[in-house]
Amino acid sequence: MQADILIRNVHLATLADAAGYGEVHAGALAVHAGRIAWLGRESELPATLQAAQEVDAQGGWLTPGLIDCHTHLVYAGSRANEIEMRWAGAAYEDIARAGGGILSSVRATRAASATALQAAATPRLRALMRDGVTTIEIKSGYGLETATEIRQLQVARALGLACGVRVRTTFLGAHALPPEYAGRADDYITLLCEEMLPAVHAAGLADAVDGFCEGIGFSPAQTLRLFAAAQALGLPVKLHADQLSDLSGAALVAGCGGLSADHMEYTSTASVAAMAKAGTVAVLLPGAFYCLKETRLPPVAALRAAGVPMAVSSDCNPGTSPGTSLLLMLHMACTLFGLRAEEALAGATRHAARALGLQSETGCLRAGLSADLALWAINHPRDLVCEFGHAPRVASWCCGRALDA
Ligand code: DI6
Ligand code: FE
Repeated sequence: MQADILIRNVHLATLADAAGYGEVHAGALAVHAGRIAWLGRESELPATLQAAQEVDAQGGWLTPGLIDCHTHLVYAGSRANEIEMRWAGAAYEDIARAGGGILSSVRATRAASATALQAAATPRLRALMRDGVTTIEIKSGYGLETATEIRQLQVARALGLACGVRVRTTFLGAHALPPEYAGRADDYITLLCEEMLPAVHAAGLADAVDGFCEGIGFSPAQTLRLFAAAQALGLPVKLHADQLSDLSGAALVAGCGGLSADHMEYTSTASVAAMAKAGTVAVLLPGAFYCLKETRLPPVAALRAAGVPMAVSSDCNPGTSPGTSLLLMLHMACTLFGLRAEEALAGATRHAARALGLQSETGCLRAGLSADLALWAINHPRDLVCEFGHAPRVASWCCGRALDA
């Protein structure tokens, strides 16, 4: 049996089972042709195994590479001033209605070249990679016009090539109403459906379509029109749902067979039932909850009871979650939302993979899956969630290639 890499003297947290970490103590894992070729107890390594490279993990832990399944990583400018305004008492919606918020980032992003956007986003991606991220979803949504949306998505793809991680791109043209369309939201949705989305799709730049269904975003009826156009092109849908109010967004995206409903602070139990029926993943975003000083909690107990998979993600964006530590988000998902540590880690691996439709490719340690791995100097996988600020990553691999973070 041939292997390109054999990682030995390692404990495995496979995250492959419905509960727990899937611990394999004193284990080993072999990689061949970018895939996990074998894993198990080191004492049971096949005698015929020949490895081109051996990694002595010195008793560390190997987990699936982490997956950040909801980010707005590619943008220009800073909204630090708005965060200070909120600390001084201003509301996020008021800043948005006054032309700040998302539209402030739209102005900066429209003015930025692809080179400038990539230079701005690269340190953010490197920081996430130091937290063990090997797959990341990156949305557009700070262009709100065809050329800039395409530029954002091209930069997202270029980041994946430059840094070696797997990037999934999401078209979020329905993030906010651009100033040119003020008072004409339905016309903007028509533009999205008839021009922008087809152009993005023709360029092969979108793996999925997202929208912001909210009082300060788009209505359920407008969201449904967008989703119909996406599905006509064969693109999966997901939704920023019920973040600031309950518009039954989670039920809407579940009713469309969508990949995920994201945020979900105001999601009702009826919507949770719709998600369970459809197999739609709940993506929890504690960074935005924390940053906006929200008090309304996502319905974690109801999601758990209904068996809805819960993912946890950074929502990295300049306005409501200006951070690049997925591990910190796992800690916050437990402290703020009541997840258990093993649920949080599954939320950044197995369930995050499902939220991107990648569950047969990555998200757990299993023979045949992509060799997306993170090696940590920790005593137990719970340490990744319970502690923060340590950066315990020793190494990581995407498709069997070592990453340089
Ligand atoms: N919800 C979010 O958390 C981000 N977008 C959204 O619809 C925030 C985007 C921003 O404020 O720039
Ligand atoms: Fe978001």
